[in-house]
Amino acid sequence: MSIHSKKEQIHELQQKGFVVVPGLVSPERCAELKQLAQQQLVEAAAPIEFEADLRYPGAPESKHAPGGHTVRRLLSAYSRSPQFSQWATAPEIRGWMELYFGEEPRLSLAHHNCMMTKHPAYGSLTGWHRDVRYWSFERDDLVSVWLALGSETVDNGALWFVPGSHSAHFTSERFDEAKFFRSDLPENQAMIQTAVSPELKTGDVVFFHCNTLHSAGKNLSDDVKFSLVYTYHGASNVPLPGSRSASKPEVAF
Ligand SMILES: O=C(O)CCC(=O)C(=O)O
Repeated sequence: MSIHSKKEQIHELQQKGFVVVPGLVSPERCAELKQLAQQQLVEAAAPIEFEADLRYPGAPESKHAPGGHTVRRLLSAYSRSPQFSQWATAPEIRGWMELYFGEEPRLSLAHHNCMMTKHPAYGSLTGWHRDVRYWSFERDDLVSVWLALGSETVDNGALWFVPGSHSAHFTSERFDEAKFFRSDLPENQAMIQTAVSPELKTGDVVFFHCNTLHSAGKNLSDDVKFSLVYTYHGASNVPLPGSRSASKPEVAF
């Protein structure tokens, strides 16, 4: 990635709240990461977040219901394998983040830091939200990196984004108690109607801001969708003491 293309991508992220970088990761590396994730899924290697833990629409009622052990996230991806941590701290990510934040980047182990697995049966949809809703840092300026390990389309539950929503100011009434952006309000609907779902191929990466409104549908295909997701911030933007964001160490790289 040249400095020129990085600057263009960062400009797009700043304008729209997200940017897709096609083919950032090789098919071979993606295949290896996916194979590791498939193995860990079969082994149900802890720590895991189950669909039944969150119970978003489409998820099983409980762990004892049919599909109750459907995995939503293989948590703590950074500690799961050297291949996962190498991608998290890859030189191309470091260079990108350093240019975006204008200072040394930090990887947060408290947020995302997971392999998202969206299953055809019992995989839930995720309503409109900003990731920062449960995050606590000095500034709401963090960027997540979503690596597609297979194709991601509307049919298998790809992400939807509202362009420009990262810089919109909303009153708290625009969100429900769980801090989802209320889709029953006409003023919210007007924004949601402008959403786009960029189609991703294996090795494509989406960088998105922690304030960008996004959602994702169910997986209507026959295959599990795998995406490796990490979140970064600038070194000076520290997590607030005592918060969940401060509960795990930051990684300097
Ligand atoms: O894949 C999904 O269902 C959405 C994931 C998401 O938006 C998130 O984890 O913040």
